[in-house]
Amino acid sequence: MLGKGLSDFILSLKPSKCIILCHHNADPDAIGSAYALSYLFNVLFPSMDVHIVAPEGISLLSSKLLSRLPSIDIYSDFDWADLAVMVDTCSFVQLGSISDKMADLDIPLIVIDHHLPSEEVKCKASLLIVNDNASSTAEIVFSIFEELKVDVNRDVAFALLVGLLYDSRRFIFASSNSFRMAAYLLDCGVDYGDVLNVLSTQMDVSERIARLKAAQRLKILRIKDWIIALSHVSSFEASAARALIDLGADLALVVGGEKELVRLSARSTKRFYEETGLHLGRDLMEPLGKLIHGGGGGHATAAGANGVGDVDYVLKICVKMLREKLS
Ligand SMILES: [Mn+2]
Repeated sequence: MLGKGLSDFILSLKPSKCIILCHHNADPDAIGSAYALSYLFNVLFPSMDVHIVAPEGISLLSSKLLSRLPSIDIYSDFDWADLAVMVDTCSFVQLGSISDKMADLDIPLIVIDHHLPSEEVKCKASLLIVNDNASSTAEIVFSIFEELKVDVNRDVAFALLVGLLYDSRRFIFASSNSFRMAAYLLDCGVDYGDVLNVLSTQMDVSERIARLKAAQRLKILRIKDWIIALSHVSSFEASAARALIDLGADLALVVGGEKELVRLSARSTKRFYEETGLHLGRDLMEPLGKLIHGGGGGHATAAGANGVGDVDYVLKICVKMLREKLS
C-alpha cells in the first residue's frame, strides 16, 4: 500500500509547496521519476506547488529526455518548501551543493528509491518508499500510479519507460514486473524506437577516430589461451581499450599520451579476471606505475597507470610483467 500511504500522508500535511529532489548529475531514472511524480501530484493535489530540484544539474541523457517532454522548469536550489520528496537518492551527500541544507532542514521528507537509504536519511525521513528489488525508481513510481489508479498519459509513460530502460540497462536487471510495466507503458502509445533513441549517444568524432586508430595499430599477442591486444593512441586510451575488448580481446593494453609522459589503460573481460585471478589495478598497473616513475591502480578489470617512457618501452615492461604473472 505504498501509494495509499503516500497520498494519505500528503493529504494530512496539506502542504503548499513541494520540492522533488534529484541526485547530482541527475540521470534519466531520477528525472523521469521526478517528472512523473510532479504530474501525479498535480493531479492529486492541484493546489500544491511542485518544483523539481536537481542541485548539481542533470545528465546529458536527461536533457535529451526533457527535450521530448512538455517544457518543465528544473531548479538548482530552493528557498522555501513545506514538503520534500527525494527520488532515486539514498543519501544527502548525493544532493551536492544543498546536502547540508537538506540534512538540517526541518520539513517532512519522503524518500522514493530503489537503493537502501543511508542511516542519516532513514532517521530524517517521515515516509520511506523503498524497494531494492525494483529495477529502477521509475518502476516504484509506476506502481504508485497503478495503486492510486491515476492514468498515465503518453508523456509520463515515455518518461517512466526511459527511466526503466536506463536503470535496468535495457532489461539486464529486470523482473517480470519490469516487463509488465514496459508493456503497459508501450500500450499508452509510447514509441519504443523513440525511447531507445533518447538513450543512444553518439560518441565524439575524436573519440571514434582514436578507437579506430587503436584498432589500426593493433598488435595481437597470445599468452596461454588468452588474446592480448596492444596499441597506442594520443588520447582516449581508456575508450580505445574498451573498444578492443569489444572486438574480442581478453585483455587490452592501450598507451596514450605524447612523447615521454605516457598513460597506460588496461581493460580485461570478467572471464579473464575470474580464471586468472589477475587484478589489473593491484597486480599490474600499481607495480607498473612504480616502475615507470609514476603511479597506477584501479579495479580488477579496469585500471590505469601513468609515468615516464615511450610507447614501446612501457608496453614491453607491461607485457614482461604480464607473462610472469600468468605463468
Ligand atoms: Mn535509479
